[in-house]
Amino acid sequence: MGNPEELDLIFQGFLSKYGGKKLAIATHSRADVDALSSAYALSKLLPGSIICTAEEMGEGAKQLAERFLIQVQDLESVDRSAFDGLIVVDTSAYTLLPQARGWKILCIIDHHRPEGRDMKAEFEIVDPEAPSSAEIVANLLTPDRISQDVAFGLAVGIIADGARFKSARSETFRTLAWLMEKAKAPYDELLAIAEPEPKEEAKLAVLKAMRGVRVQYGGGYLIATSETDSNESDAASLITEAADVAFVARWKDREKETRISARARKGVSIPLNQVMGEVGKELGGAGGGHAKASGASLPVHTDEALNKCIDVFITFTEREKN
Ligand SMILES: [Mn+2]
Repeated sequence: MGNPEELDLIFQGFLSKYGGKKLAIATHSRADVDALSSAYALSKLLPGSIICTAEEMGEGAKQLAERFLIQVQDLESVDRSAFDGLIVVDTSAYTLLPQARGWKILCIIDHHRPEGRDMKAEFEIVDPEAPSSAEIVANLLTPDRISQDVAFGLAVGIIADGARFKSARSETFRTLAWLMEKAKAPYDELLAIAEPEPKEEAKLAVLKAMRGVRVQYGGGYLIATSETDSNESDAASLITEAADVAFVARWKDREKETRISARARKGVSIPLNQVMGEVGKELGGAGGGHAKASGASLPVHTDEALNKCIDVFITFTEREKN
């Protein structure tokens, strides 16, 4: 998978079989701009389709929806029997969209790694090498099938999901270049939605995490831990600008669990998704994600959760040495 001609063939196959059907296009819950812009682009190609998500959308996605008057429905409240099936974009795991259970999934378009993938579709367009779903969708649709608005959205999606082009490839820049020309929008205007100004509450939560950072040396890495009340993933990302690995905890009182966000710098060879998977297993919670960015939900207090993260991480470094 990942070969552009192959992906294009699958997409053409999907369009010729289901292009005229009544379709719902769903993103993962808490849609981000990558997910929403991809769904928006597909909805323009598929007349009569609707866009669905679950839970509140992210700030950038909200701004994009407002700008282009994109109607988004709650997947849970949609009557499945009125549709021929579902297209899922930017995920292929039911944990990230439990509301898709019971739907007939006709097509998946995604760029995530295969671990945790449990959705199946007749047409699967999956390219784990793509830094964003927007890049996949832009290239499936090609310039002549993309309007100015859609180009704007997809350009924002590419900028937002690529962690400032850390995982970009030459196609990423080529695709972004033609999208920007088509969107007739300057980079700063796209960036403003891709990286929306955080709310003051979010800034304070990140600063709280920074103030509480504890650092230790383990397995040859500088490991930082901290706690905050929200935005733990933003905090963990910022802390790894300096530390090699960061685990940031947030206690969720209603759920009586600790949410951990884990981040690692590029040079760290231990896959954090495996570390967090193991932490989840040992503490009776769940964990996973990407190698450099992952998380866990754990039914224990923050101290115990953070200590377990450090222990498991160090165990992985020792295992690697042997
Ligand atoms: Mn994405």
